Amino acid sequence: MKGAIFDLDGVITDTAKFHFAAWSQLASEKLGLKLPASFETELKGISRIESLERILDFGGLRDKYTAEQVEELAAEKNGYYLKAIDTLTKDDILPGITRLIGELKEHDVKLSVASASKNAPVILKKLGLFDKFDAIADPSKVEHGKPAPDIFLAGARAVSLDPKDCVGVEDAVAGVAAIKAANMTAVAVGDPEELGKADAVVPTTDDFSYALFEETWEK
Ligand code: B16
Ligand code: MG
Repeated sequence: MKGAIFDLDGVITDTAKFHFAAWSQLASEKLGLKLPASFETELKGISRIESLERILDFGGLRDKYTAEQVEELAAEKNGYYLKAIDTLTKDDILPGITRLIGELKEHDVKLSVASASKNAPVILKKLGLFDKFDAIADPSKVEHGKPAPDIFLAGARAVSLDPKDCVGVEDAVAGVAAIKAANMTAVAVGDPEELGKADAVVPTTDDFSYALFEETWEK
Protein backbone atom coordinates (compact mmCIF):
# COMPACT_ATOMS: atom_id res chain seq x y z
CA MET A 1 0.00 0.00 0.00
CA LYS A 2 1.47 3.32 -1.08
CA GLY A 3 -1.52 5.63 -0.64
CA ALA A 4 -4.63 6.12 1.47
CA ILE A 5 -7.42 8.09 -0.19
CA PHE A 6 -9.89 9.43 2.36
CA ASP A 7 -13.49 10.44 2.17
CA LEU A 8 -14.09 13.38 4.53
CA ASP A 9 -17.63 13.52 5.88
CA GLY A 10 -18.24 10.51 8.11
CA VAL A 11 -14.61 9.38 8.04
CA ILE A 12 -12.52 12.31 9.26
CA THR A 13 -15.32 14.32 10.87
CA ASP A 14 -19.06 13.92 11.21
CA THR A 15 -20.69 16.67 9.19
CA ALA A 16 -23.68 14.61 7.97
CA LYS A 17 -25.78 16.10 10.78
CA PHE A 18 -24.94 19.65 9.62
CA HIS A 19 -25.74 18.79 5.98
CA PHE A 20 -29.07 17.30 7.06
CA ALA A 21 -29.92 20.30 9.28
CA ALA A 22 -29.12 22.71 6.44
CA TRP A 23 -31.17 20.73 3.90
CA SER A 24 -34.06 20.48 6.40
CA GLN A 25 -33.98 24.26 6.92
CA LEU A 26 -34.00 24.90 3.17
CA ALA A 27 -36.78 22.34 2.64
CA SER A 28 -39.05 23.81 5.30
CA GLU A 29 -38.33 27.51 4.69
CA LYS A 30 -38.10 27.57 0.88
CA LEU A 31 -39.79 24.43 -0.42
CA GLY A 32 -42.57 23.79 2.10
CA LEU A 33 -41.30 20.24 2.71
CA LYS A 34 -40.47 18.22 5.80
CA LEU A 35 -37.55 15.90 5.11
CA PRO A 36 -37.72 12.38 6.56
CA ALA A 37 -34.77 11.43 8.81
CA SER A 38 -33.72 8.78 6.23
CA PHE A 39 -32.36 11.61 4.05
CA GLU A 40 -29.40 12.03 6.43
CA THR A 41 -28.00 8.65 5.32
CA GLU A 42 -29.33 8.79 1.78
CA LEU A 43 -27.48 12.01 0.92
CA LYS A 44 -24.10 10.85 2.27
CA GLY A 45 -21.44 11.21 -0.41
CA ILE A 46 -23.96 12.70 -2.88
CA SER A 47 -23.00 16.07 -4.42
CA ARG A 48 -24.74 19.30 -3.43
CA ILE A 49 -26.78 19.64 -6.64
CA GLU A 50 -27.70 15.97 -6.82
CA SER A 51 -28.80 16.09 -3.16
CA LEU A 52 -31.10 19.01 -3.98
CA GLU A 53 -32.46 17.21 -7.05
CA ARG A 54 -33.32 14.21 -4.87
CA ILE A 55 -35.11 16.49 -2.40
CA LEU A 56 -37.04 18.18 -5.20
CA ASP A 57 -38.00 14.76 -6.59
CA PHE A 58 -39.17 13.72 -3.13
CA GLY A 59 -41.50 16.75 -3.05
CA GLY A 60 -42.55 16.33 -6.70
CA LEU A 61 -41.08 19.78 -7.35
CA ARG A 62 -38.40 19.02 -9.95
CA ASP A 63 -40.20 20.87 -12.79
CA LYS A 64 -41.08 23.89 -10.70
CA TYR A 65 -37.58 25.39 -10.67
CA THR A 66 -35.24 26.53 -13.45
CA ALA A 67 -31.59 25.45 -13.44
CA GLU A 68 -30.69 28.92 -12.20
CA GLN A 69 -33.17 28.72 -9.31
CA VAL A 70 -31.80 25.29 -8.39
CA GLU A 71 -28.29 26.82 -8.22
CA GLU A 72 -29.62 29.61 -6.00
CA LEU A 73 -31.32 27.16 -3.64
CA ALA A 74 -28.12 25.09 -3.43
CA ALA A 75 -26.12 28.23 -2.62
CA GLU A 76 -28.62 29.11 0.08
CA LYS A 77 -28.26 25.66 1.66
CA ASN A 78 -24.49 26.09 1.56
CA GLY A 79 -24.86 29.37 3.48
CA TYR A 80 -26.75 27.58 6.28
CA TYR A 81 -24.17 24.79 6.22
CA LEU A 82 -21.16 27.13 6.40
CA LYS A 83 -22.67 28.87 9.40
CA ALA A 84 -23.12 25.51 11.16
CA ILE A 85 -19.58 24.25 10.48
CA ASP A 86 -18.00 27.50 11.63
CA THR A 87 -17.79 26.00 15.13
CA LEU A 88 -15.68 22.98 14.04
CA THR A 89 -12.36 22.50 15.85
CA LYS A 90 -9.85 19.68 16.26
CA ASP A 91 -12.17 18.25 18.92
CA ASP A 92 -14.51 17.32 16.05
CA ILE A 93 -12.00 14.94 14.45
CA LEU A 94 -13.49 11.44 14.68
CA PRO A 95 -11.85 8.99 17.16
CA GLY A 96 -8.60 7.38 16.05
CA ILE A 97 -8.15 9.49 12.93
CA THR A 98 -5.23 11.60 14.22
CA ARG A 99 -3.48 8.41 15.38
CA LEU A 100 -4.17 6.71 12.02
CA ILE A 101 -2.73 9.65 10.08
CA GLY A 102 0.42 9.46 12.22
CA GLU A 103 0.77 5.70 11.63
CA LEU A 104 0.32 6.03 7.87
CA LYS A 105 2.86 8.85 7.69
CA GLU A 106 5.37 6.79 9.69
CA HIS A 107 5.09 4.16 6.96
CA ASP A 108 5.48 6.76 4.17
CA VAL A 109 1.95 6.25 2.90
CA LYS A 110 0.77 9.22 0.81
CA LEU A 111 -2.47 10.79 2.01
CA SER A 112 -5.11 12.27 -0.22
CA VAL A 113 -8.73 13.43 0.17
CA ALA A 114 -11.50 12.30 -2.21
CA SER A 115 -14.58 14.06 -0.86
CA ALA A 116 -17.65 15.13 -2.80
CA SER A 117 -17.59 18.29 -0.68
CA LYS A 118 -16.46 21.58 -2.17
CA ASN A 119 -15.98 22.68 1.44
CA ALA A 120 -13.28 20.04 2.13
CA PRO A 121 -10.33 22.51 2.30
CA VAL A 122 -12.17 24.82 4.71
CA ILE A 123 -13.24 21.90 6.93
CA LEU A 124 -9.71 20.43 7.02
CA LYS A 125 -8.32 23.85 8.01
CA LYS A 126 -10.83 24.15 10.85
CA LEU A 127 -9.85 20.67 12.08
CA GLY A 128 -6.14 21.55 11.89
CA LEU A 129 -5.53 18.70 9.41
CA PHE A 130 -5.04 20.59 6.15
CA ASP A 131 -1.23 20.28 6.20
CA LYS A 132 -1.28 16.55 6.97
CA PHE A 133 -2.63 15.65 3.52
CA ASP A 134 -0.46 15.54 0.41
CA ALA A 135 -3.41 16.42 -1.86
CA ILE A 136 -7.13 17.22 -1.93
CA ALA A 137 -8.94 16.20 -5.12
CA ASP A 138 -11.23 18.96 -6.42
CA PRO A 139 -14.81 17.64 -6.82
CA SER A 140 -15.74 20.52 -9.13
CA LYS A 141 -13.18 19.19 -11.66
CA VAL A 142 -14.56 15.64 -11.94
CA GLU A 143 -17.31 14.71 -14.33
CA HIS A 144 -19.25 12.11 -12.35
CA GLY A 145 -19.94 12.05 -8.60
CA LYS A 146 -19.86 8.94 -6.36
CA PRO A 147 -20.71 6.05 -7.04
CA ALA A 148 -18.62 6.77 -10.18
CA PRO A 149 -14.87 6.30 -9.53
CA ASP A 150 -13.82 9.79 -10.74
CA ILE A 151 -13.05 11.50 -7.42
CA PHE A 152 -11.04 8.51 -6.06
CA LEU A 153 -9.11 8.30 -9.35
CA ALA A 154 -8.41 12.04 -9.05
CA GLY A 155 -7.29 11.49 -5.44
CA ALA A 156 -4.75 8.84 -6.52
CA ARG A 157 -3.61 10.89 -9.51
CA ALA A 158 -3.03 13.91 -7.26
CA VAL A 159 -0.36 11.92 -5.36
CA SER A 160 0.93 10.26 -8.58
CA LEU A 161 -0.11 6.74 -7.54
CA ASP A 162 -1.64 3.80 -9.34
CA PRO A 163 -5.13 3.16 -7.85
CA LYS A 164 -4.25 -0.49 -7.21
CA ASP A 165 -1.56 0.66 -4.74
CA CYS A 166 -4.14 2.64 -2.76
CA VAL A 167 -6.68 1.99 -0.04
CA GLY A 168 -9.88 4.09 -0.21
CA VAL A 169 -11.64 4.92 3.07
CA GLU A 170 -15.40 5.51 3.20
CA ASP A 171 -18.58 5.55 5.29
CA ALA A 172 -21.17 5.61 2.48
CA VAL A 173 -22.54 3.00 0.08
CA ALA A 174 -22.01 5.34 -2.90
CA GLY A 175 -18.43 5.93 -1.75
CA VAL A 176 -17.56 2.23 -1.39
CA ALA A 177 -18.93 1.66 -4.91
CA ALA A 178 -16.73 4.52 -6.15
CA ILE A 179 -13.61 3.01 -4.52
CA LYS A 180 -14.25 -0.44 -6.01
CA ALA A 181 -14.97 1.06 -9.44
CA ALA A 182 -11.61 2.86 -9.15
CA ASN A 183 -9.93 -0.54 -8.65
CA MET A 184 -8.77 0.27 -5.12
CA THR A 185 -9.03 -1.66 -1.87
CA ALA A 186 -12.02 -0.39 0.16
CA VAL A 187 -11.97 -0.03 3.95
CA ALA A 188 -15.25 1.24 5.39
CA VAL A 189 -16.70 2.34 8.71
CA GLY A 190 -20.30 1.58 9.57
CA ASP A 191 -22.88 -1.17 9.16
CA PRO A 192 -21.36 -4.31 7.55
CA GLU A 193 -24.69 -5.26 5.96
CA GLU A 194 -25.04 -1.88 4.29
CA LEU A 195 -21.35 -1.65 3.30
CA GLY A 196 -20.91 -5.30 2.30
CA LYS A 197 -19.12 -4.45 -0.96
CA ALA A 198 -16.10 -3.13 0.98
CA ASP A 199 -13.02 -5.35 1.52
CA ALA A 200 -13.13 -4.61 5.27
CA VAL A 201 -15.79 -2.94 7.43
CA VAL A 202 -15.18 -1.81 11.02
CA PRO A 203 -17.75 -0.42 13.50
CA THR A 204 -15.92 2.81 14.44
CA THR A 205 -13.13 5.02 13.06
CA ASP A 206 -11.11 4.08 16.15
CA ASP A 207 -10.81 0.57 14.67
CA PHE A 208 -8.85 1.91 11.68
CA SER A 209 -5.10 1.26 11.78
CA TYR A 210 -2.12 1.03 9.44
CA ALA A 211 -2.07 -2.74 10.13
CA LEU A 212 -5.74 -3.16 9.09
CA PHE A 213 -5.22 -1.13 5.90
CA GLU A 214 -2.04 -2.99 4.93
CA GLU A 215 -3.54 -6.42 5.70
CA THR A 216 -6.71 -5.68 3.72
CA TRP A 217 -4.69 -4.33 0.78
CA GLU A 218 -2.49 -7.46 0.69
CA LYS A 219 -5.47 -9.86 0.47
P1 B16 B 1 -20.75 20.29 -0.21
P2 B16 B 1 -18.10 13.22 1.48
C1 B16 B 1 -20.23 14.77 0.89
O1 B16 B 1 -19.01 14.58 1.51
C2 B16 B 1 -21.37 14.66 1.88
O2 B16 B 1 -21.41 13.35 2.43
C3 B16 B 1 -22.68 14.96 1.17
O3 B16 B 1 -23.76 14.86 2.06
C4 B16 B 1 -22.59 16.37 0.58
O4 B16 B 1 -23.78 16.72 -0.12
C5 B16 B 1 -21.41 16.44 -0.37
O5 B16 B 1 -20.21 16.09 0.34
C6 B16 B 1 -21.22 17.80 -0.98
O6 B16 B 1 -20.84 18.71 0.00
O7 B16 B 1 -22.13 20.83 -0.29
O8 B16 B 1 -19.99 20.73 1.02
O9 B16 B 1 -19.96 20.52 -1.48
O10 B16 B 1 -18.83 12.23 2.33
O11 B16 B 1 -17.94 12.83 0.03
O12 B16 B 1 -16.82 13.71 2.14
MG1 MG C 1 -18.71 10.31 3.65
